[in-house]
Amino acid sequence: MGACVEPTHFATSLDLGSPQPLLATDVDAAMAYPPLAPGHVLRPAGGSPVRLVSSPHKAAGGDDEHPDRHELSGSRYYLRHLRAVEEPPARDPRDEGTADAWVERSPSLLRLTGRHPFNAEPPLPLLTRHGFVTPAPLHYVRNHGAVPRADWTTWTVEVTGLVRRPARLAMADLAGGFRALELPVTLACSSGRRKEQNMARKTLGFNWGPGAVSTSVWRGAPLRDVLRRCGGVEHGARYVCFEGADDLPGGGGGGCTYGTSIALKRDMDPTMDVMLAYMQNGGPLLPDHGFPVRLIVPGCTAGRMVKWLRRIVVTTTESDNYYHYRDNRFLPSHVDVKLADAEGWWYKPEYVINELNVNSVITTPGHGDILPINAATTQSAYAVRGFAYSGAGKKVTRVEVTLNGGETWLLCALDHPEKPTKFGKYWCWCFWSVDVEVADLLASREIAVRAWDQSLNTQPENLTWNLMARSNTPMAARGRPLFLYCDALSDSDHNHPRFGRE
Ligand SMILES: Nc1nc2c(c(=O)[nH]1)N[C@H]1C(S)=C(S)[C@@H](COP(=O)(O)O)O[C@H]1N2
Ligand SMILES: [Mo]
Repeated sequence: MGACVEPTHFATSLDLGSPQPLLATDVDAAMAYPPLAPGHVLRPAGGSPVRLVSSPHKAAGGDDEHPDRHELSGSRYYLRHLRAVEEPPARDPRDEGTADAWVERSPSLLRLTGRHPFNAEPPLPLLTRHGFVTPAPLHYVRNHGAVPRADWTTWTVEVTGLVRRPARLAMADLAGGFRALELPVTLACSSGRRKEQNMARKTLGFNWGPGAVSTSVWRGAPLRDVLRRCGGVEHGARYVCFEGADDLPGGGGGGCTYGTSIALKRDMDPTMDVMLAYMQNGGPLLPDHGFPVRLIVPGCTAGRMVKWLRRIVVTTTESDNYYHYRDNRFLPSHVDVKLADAEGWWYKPEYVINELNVNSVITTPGHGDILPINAATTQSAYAVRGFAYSGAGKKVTRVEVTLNGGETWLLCALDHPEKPTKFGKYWCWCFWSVDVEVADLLASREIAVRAWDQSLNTQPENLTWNLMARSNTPMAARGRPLFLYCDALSDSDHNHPRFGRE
């Protein structure tokens, strides 16, 4: 547990200048949350006040299990990130008249499902610009319903089922009473890149682009420690079920929360870093990301990471929640809705998505990027760039780009800003780049990328259509940049450009 999160890692990729001292005005302006004096009252964006009863930074009990854990300096990232976001989160007229009217959101996020509920991804150039840690207001959002209004001081998480001493934990207990884990984790929705599937044949889901991926530094109490504090689990326990505070239709009239389950084995495994997170990038969670507390399950699809966490139930069987079965399933291509319902495909355990599969995205060239072509640029190189990630803590070990439909592959340089955890896990995305000759780009029809992970898993050449359009990770293709032909470098030539794709 406890990946090293050294501030320098972020500083280099974010390049936001030197950290600012924490001033009282900063705190008010940014609504920052720990580290501040106990008793200080804070007001997170759109939420209720947060009162720190004790410093959550000091772990209860020895931390000798985690000698290599590095402390992040609390709200520093939060403040820096808020400053870094071009358009800070604010109430949005587009949410007027919905149950989310009070939620402050970045206007830069691309809304994918009309007015409500809120499902949005950051534009790729913005996501890329911020590098390794995504500012929380730009983190993609997947909400099945309205954001529950939460109050830090009255919120509780109930722990029940097959635990010896069922308990109800207040936020002060979670944040102050447990050893804290703090580490960067990339969240990815398994619906990412679904648009490509819908273009092939309509699926049940709405169009996600490639931006349903973001990284935050999450801080929380290890679930394992919480269960141990409840006296440990009883004989026969095999799953831990999680329930949010959402009020959802659940396929019918309503009264359903968002819920799912994780195998107890993963929850109790110290190498897996499963935590109840109450801080994101040094501040409170934003309402859209689960304020005041959510589950973080590194290496798994983000659909397992229940937000606005209310209840934890240790059981002998998987969650029976509607969303556990109807969401995050990768069904075989021949299965349509009728067949899935008639033959119970939703309940077949083989098709559940837990760990993420390897994936990569091209960020440069971006859509509509223009490359001037002239005597000088045809002699020079053009950097194709992007990000890649895998699941289960596996390192991305290779990324390759082809300009000729897979006949030959160019090996990319990799940048892993994250240090592996002390158990060797990689929970985050990495960045890749490769210089291609502009002449080769001119001769190509398409740029495509594939990543490999340490188990030598790679991305398939073609997409596998599936009803929910899940886990869509074929090699990612992208058109070339728009070429702007300029015969010479003079200004007058620039005034008479010729665009072309061929
Ligand atoms: N309570 C609750 N938890 C939830 C969801 C939800 O709608 N309600 N959506 C899930 C899905 S499908 C994803 S991909 C992630 C998205 O997390 P984010 O919105 O913080 O990016 O939250 C998961 N947890
Ligand atoms: Mo998701």
